[in-house]
This record gives sequence, structure tokens and C-alpha cells, in this order.
Amino acid sequence: MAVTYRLGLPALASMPAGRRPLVSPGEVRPGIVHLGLGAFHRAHQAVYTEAAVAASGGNWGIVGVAPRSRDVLDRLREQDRLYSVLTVGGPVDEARAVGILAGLGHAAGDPYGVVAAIADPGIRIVSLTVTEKAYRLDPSGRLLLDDELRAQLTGLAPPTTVPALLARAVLARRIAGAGPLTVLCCDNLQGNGPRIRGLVEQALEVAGAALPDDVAFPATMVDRIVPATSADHRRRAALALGADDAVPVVAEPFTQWVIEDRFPGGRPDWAAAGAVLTDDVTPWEMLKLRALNAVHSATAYLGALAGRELIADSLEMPGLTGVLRRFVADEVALTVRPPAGVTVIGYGETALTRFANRELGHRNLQVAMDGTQKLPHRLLGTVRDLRALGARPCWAGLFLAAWMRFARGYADSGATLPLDDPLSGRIRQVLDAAPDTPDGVVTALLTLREVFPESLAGDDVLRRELLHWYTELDRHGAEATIGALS
Ligand code: CS2
Repeated sequence: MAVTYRLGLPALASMPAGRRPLVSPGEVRPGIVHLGLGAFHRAHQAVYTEAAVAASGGNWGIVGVAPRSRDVLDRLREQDRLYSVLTVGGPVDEARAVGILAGLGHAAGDPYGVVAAIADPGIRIVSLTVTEKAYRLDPSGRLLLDDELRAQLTGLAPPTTVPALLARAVLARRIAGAGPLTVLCCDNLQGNGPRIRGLVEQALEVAGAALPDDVAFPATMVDRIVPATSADHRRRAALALGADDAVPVVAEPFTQWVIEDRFPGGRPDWAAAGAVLTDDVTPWEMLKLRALNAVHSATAYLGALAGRELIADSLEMPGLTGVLRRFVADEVALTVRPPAGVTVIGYGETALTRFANRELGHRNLQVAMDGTQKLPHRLLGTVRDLRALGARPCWAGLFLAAWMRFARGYADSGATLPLDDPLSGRIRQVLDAAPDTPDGVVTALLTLREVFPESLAGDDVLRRELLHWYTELDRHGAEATIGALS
């Protein structure tokens, strides 16, 4: 089929209803400012919000703010703020245009404009998907203050970072009398609601102010696999949509959102769109981080070491799914109380099936990035809880050892592996100063207090597991180490 149209308002008229947005683009007034206009938000919260407004109405259009890159903003402007979601892995490709974006902003280029947008009384929610590192928190929730952030918080520099944007926006709203606000963190952080509340409190303290009473920070658990869009996905999106989209996002059919229902300024009717509103997100959040994200990371590190490209390729390593299942059954299930009606093992099985979706083209290296920021939330809680029970973190130890091998920057073949991590400089520094032996590497990386708290770094049982598995991986490589376990 020849694709003649570029996605935009004029193209909508010729699209079948099932591919058109659920709301009339541009007609829903803004109620949400979202920081982090990446693929995940566009395939998750934006889709739920559009469906909620279509079902129940409300001024809940989204002002999408890109933190750094302008590319996606320029493309979206050219397309009248429309983009499409391509769902792959079902019987056929499905694509639909989304029209809930009611405005666009750029944090790096116009931070004061973003603050002003949040201070508008029409805005009642600020949501975020900015990835773990952008919050500038250590694993214990302490704000990592440097000169740049201090200058931003005290008004000496433009507020381009997330803590400064949030703090200045909260202050601007108070001055404007803009009314109650909900700050909704949609990143994979343990206790994401209270954590961001702590962040804003600390940031405001540096700015010499206190947190107003009418700002809430509900916790959420977000879930949908949304990899980077490839050229092939873009081609397939155009075919399924019948219009060429420069910025489609690709996602799996599965989607889930569990939200703590605490919104002092109101919220879209997300339940009408399939989200679960509850008074306690913790069991969902723990289950997801520990039985899904930890397994994802383990798959990525072991697969990357073995020279495999995609998550789906890694899962084909003989023995790997068996090891991942044993981790979920023997270690995660021991430390997690699942939500009512859900079993940890059943949940883990679903995750494995989803990871095997090859159409997603999800690359190991995408999941492997930012390990120092992700592992404390995904894996170290399980290790800590196992140790508190007097249990041995066997499989968790294997996965951490795989990250340690990965952090050296080489696959088992000797090929270079890029270390995309905000702490890559620190990692290089401690590794360069240590012998390249199992003991040298494990000891060096355990000194990273930004990742391993003293209580874990000094734990002999964990250290023994790490040394054992690191030595196995070093001697035999990931493929053979895992193969021998089946
Ligand atoms: C992944 C997540 O990149 C990663 O680290 O584990 O983005 C994962 O795909 C999502 O959390 C699934 O909801």
C-alpha cells in the first residue's frame, strides 16, 4: 500500500475511525504538564488519559515537556502534535493516532516557560517519566546537591533540572494561588510517591521554603514494554496507520497502571481507561520491580555478555528461563507479598512471555543502561530482605555478578560493551585502580556507596555469592555458566 499522507490534522479525515484519535485534537484544554516526552509516556499515560477523556470528559489535555532534545518537539509540531502508537506482537500490527497532547514545552531551552505552564491554575497534575537518574537522589532518597543544582534552587541559574523545575513550579503556584497540585511520578522507583515528596521537600528547603499542604504525591506502578522505535517500526507504523509518522512509538499489547488515588485537584477518569485506582500501590510496585524489572535487567546483562542483541535472543540461551524462574520462585516469592488474587510465580511467567515478544526488537543494551540507578530498586531490596531472613542471595548474586562483568565494558568474546551509566566515570575509576581479577572487580565495585549501602557491601554471604558467580562467568562465559545450570 502506498503511503501518501504525513500524519497531521489534514490526514485524519482519510483515516478509518479505528486509527483516529479518541478525542478531537486541540479541543481538550490542558490539565496536566508532563515532564519527559519519551516513548514510554506516549505509549502509556497519554493513551490512558486520552481514553479517560473520551469516556468521561474533563480538561485533561497534556502539555508534553521534553527535558533536553528538541527533535521530538519539532516533529510533533510539524504533525499538529499528533503521533501514533504501533502495537506489535499480536496477530497483526495495530496503529492508532493519539491526540491528547494540548501543548509542548522544552525544559532545557525554556525552563521559565515550563515553570509558568505548571503555575497555570488550569493545571492540576504534573507527571513525570524522566528515568531514575534525573531525580538526582541517592538510593536512600537523599538529594544529590552539586553547585549547579544549588544555583538552580536558589534562583541563580535557570531551573533546567527536575528537582529545580518542581521546586520552582510549586513556589510559583503558591504565589499565583493556582490551587492544589498532584505530582505523579511514573518512573520505576521504589516508593516513587514518597520518594518524590522527599525530593521536593529537600529542594524547597535549599530554596528556603516549605512544602505547601495542598501538594500530593501519590505512588504509581506503570507497566508497558516500550522499546526504542526502529526504522522498521516506523515503516510498519506507516503501513498500519495509512499515514507517515516521523515519531511513532512501538509497544507490546500488554499495559497496566495502578495508581494511588490521592489527587487534591482532581484527575482524569483513568479507571474508565482500564487503570486500577487503589489506596495502596506498594504490593504492585514491589512485585513489578522485583519479579519483572529485575528479571529484565538480569536477562539484559547475561545476554549482552553472551553477545546476544535482543532481550528475546537472550531468553533463548539454554537454561536462562529456568534460572529466571528459580530466582522468582526461590528469592522474589520469599520477599514479596503480592496483591490479592495474584501469585508471584504466575506474574513472573507472564513477564517472561512478554519479554519473548521478538517484534518489539528490544535491545539488551537499552535495558542494561543506567544499571547503577536501576539495580538498587530492582534487585538490592530482594538481597537485603533475603539476608534479613538469613537466606542466601544465590540467583540475585548471579545477576549482580553479571552486572559487574558488564560494567568492565567487555562481552565474553572480548568485544567492547558500551557502559551507558551516569556513574560510568566512578566505575572506571574504581576498576582502573583494582586488579582485573574476580576479587579485585567485586571488591572495587562494592565500594560504590552510591549503589551498595555499607550493610550490603560488608555482608560476607553476599560477597561470597558474588565471588563465586563472577569467577564462573569469568572462566566459562555467560552462555556456558547458564547452560550448566539447566
Ligand atoms: C526495562 C523497563 O529498560 C528497562 O530497564 O526494564 O523499561 C521495562 O520495559 C518497563 O518497566 C516495563 O514496564
